[in-house]
Amino acid sequence: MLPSAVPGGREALVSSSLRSARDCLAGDDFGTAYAHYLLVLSIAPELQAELKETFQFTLLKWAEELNDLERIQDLFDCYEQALELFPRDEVICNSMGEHLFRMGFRDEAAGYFYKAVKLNPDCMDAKENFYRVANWLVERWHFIMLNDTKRNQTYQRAIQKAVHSGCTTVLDIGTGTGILSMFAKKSGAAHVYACELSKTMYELACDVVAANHMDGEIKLLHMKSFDIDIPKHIPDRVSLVVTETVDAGLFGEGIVESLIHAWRHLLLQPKMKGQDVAMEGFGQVIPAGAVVFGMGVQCKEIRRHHRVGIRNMAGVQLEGTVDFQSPVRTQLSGDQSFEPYATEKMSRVPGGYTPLTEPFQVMTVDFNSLQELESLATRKPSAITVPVVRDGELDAIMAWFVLQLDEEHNLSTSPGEETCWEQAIYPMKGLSDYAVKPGNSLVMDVSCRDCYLRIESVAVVTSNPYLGDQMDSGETENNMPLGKEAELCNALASLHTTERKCTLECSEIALLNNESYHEGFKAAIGKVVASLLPDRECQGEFVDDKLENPLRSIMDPLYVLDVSDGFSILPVIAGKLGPVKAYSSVEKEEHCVALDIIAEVNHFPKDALEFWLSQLEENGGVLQRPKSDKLWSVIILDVIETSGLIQQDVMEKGALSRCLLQSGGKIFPQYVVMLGMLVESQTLMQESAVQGTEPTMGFNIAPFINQFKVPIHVFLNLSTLPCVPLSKPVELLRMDLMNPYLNEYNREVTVEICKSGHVTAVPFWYHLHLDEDVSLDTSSESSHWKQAAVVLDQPISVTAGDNLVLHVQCHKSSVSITVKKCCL
Ligand code: 44T
Repeated sequence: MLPSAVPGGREALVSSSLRSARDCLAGDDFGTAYAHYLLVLSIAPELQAELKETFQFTLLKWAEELNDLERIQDLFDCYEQALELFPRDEVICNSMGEHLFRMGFRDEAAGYFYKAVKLNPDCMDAKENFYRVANWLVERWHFIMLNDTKRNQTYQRAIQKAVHSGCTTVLDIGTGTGILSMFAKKSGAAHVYACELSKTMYELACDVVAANHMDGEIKLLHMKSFDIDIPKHIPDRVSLVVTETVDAGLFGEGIVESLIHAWRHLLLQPKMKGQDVAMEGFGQVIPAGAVVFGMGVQCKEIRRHHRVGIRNMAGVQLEGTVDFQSPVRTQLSGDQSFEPYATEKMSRVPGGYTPLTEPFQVMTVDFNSLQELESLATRKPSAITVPVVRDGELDAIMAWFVLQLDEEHNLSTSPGEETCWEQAIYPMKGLSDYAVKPGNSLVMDVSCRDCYLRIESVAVVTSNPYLGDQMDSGETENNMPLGKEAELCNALASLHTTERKCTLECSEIALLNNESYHEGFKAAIGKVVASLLPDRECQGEFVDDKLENPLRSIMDPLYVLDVSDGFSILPVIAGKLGPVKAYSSVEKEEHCVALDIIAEVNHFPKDALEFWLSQLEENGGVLQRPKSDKLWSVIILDVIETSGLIQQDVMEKGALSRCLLQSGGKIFPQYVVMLGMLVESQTLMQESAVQGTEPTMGFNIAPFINQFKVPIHVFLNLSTLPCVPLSKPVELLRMDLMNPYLNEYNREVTVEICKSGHVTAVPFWYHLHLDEDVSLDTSSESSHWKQAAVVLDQPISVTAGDNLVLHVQCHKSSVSITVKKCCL
């Protein structure tokens, strides 16, 4: 570096470096330009303001190049240098986030997007990025829990009681926003410690505690409770541990393990039975214990998301091909670890559910007994038998619990309760018959292994007066001690389960169960194929037999590309419609194998189904010609995500696709209509932001956690959302993929109010028009898509007959909607 004592030299170096930087930039040599700018700015910081934009541009360009060259370390080094020079630059922060995100560092990326938005709340790009990742930084259930007044009040009362009875030192495990610690402090605890493993939540808790004038009185630790050391982090053992580290299946957040550790290392000795209530010296936990309940249910929504029930889909035989499995597994198979349950708010499950058994007790747990916690974590599964009380199809066992904070304060997560909680769902699988009736019993094994409440080996026992008890057991891979009959059943079952297994996401299973979706595509692709074939070619189902129909070998095939995300059998459907060469873009090995098997069972010639991505290795970009001299007849694009949002970059993909279509070829869908309506929904408000200080017992938490609110709520079930419609559905946006010049990305829609109330949200969904005749509704009962909603910052009070103006904007496939009262 230049000695600053030589100003003349410095100026000369600055100007010559600047000149070089500009020359390099003009010659697209971004790497060298970047190096020169870096030098200039480090020796002449006074030029920062002037050079800022050019420097940003150069950095972004150079970073792109480094990325393409896979020089990842260099790339991040550049950003670090740049951020040293411009630590408060939102463009650099945002761009750093984008690179991190692309490389799969979601949490780190989210941190940079958040910083960028904080630095400049008007930076649209950073905002959109932030909204996409905010859910990972602060999970949405925080809003729901903080708005649950009953839960907050019950915890506060239990904590107050414990502190008043002599627990003066408190440790809050998994403090989140710090609310339980503040309850403890306010109750008069002398020393309060709190730990939180999420960095974002820890920082949030620091802000919250300070805003409530308790900094200095609550010691916050950014760590897992297991890493707390006495006396390094806290001076001594505490008399009270408070925690709400429980999930829908009670144990999923590791409460058993954290409390075993806490009893061994962080808590005072527990109070022995018979001992007097002493003022001090004993350890205690809130919650004191829990009772877990279960119930067998029939539920179509669970069924269609966890079991492929269809044998033949739009002419494609699925039976005898692949054994599709739900990602929720009761058994540990191989080294893959699957979640043993799904979660669902059963009071809002579309189509509802029917209880097939009475609620039954699954287990109890005493959080105040180290011995019991240890035994729970290690003991063998225990068997439960439950009578069936109603006819129906057994789709799942659902579980919930009552958290006993102390002798008098309980919180229940039962589906019948007014609660923010979801229930744990154990979908049934592999039974030869799911129909159950009174007289049958369900037998299952329950345990708490690897931090999870497990309900496994569920079997239906049928009492037969001649044969005695017979058992239909869903699980075939187990080695459960269920007795001779069960073993025999398992052995028999495994004989006819030589099928290949293939795990699909729940939404992929729901898609595979959706007949109208596949029939719609079949009809629409069929039309294109028919229109592109010379007249004499086949009408209707195409029979591919080279001897009878030498067409395929003589003729050029039509090329069909399916770029759906995830598993899709559309290429197989397309391949049956004529002399078609179908390309699937599935990526997972398991999915490719599954499609190959389906193609084979459906008598596909070997080369009629190809995997597009495996062809692309050398070429990079996904959308290309099928062959250098060929174009596509059909390109199927995934336009809407399961979450209910428009896929990112869909218009760009559409534009590329159009260039790759043969004349008469089609993109599916051809156009998409986004519909929406105005509603009043207290529920949506509560799930999106903390509503003032009332639900949080007067503590000031809302403004802090609400920094993480997002304007669009995703993965909604609109059919069961508690809300009052205040308008009819209206068309909000039309995106034409075949004729993009028809699109308006910025429009105003006037909506008439048909009922007085307060507009709080605009739920929206889509009609995907494959062609003029065939359309798919993403809000239909059989849809694998969920819906989304814009939630307003402030409710708008309206009267029937009013007109509201919706300003609908689409920027890079992300839609924003603002609502204003029409002041005519
Ligand atoms: N979700 C409920 C589960 N933690 C509640 O980092 C109910 C989900 C839910 N910190 C819909 C509705 C609902 N040491 O911030 C988290 C977590 C932290 C720890 C330090 C530890 N050993 C742990 C363990 C966890 O505790 C916080 C709360 S966990 C509770 C999760 C409304 N979907």
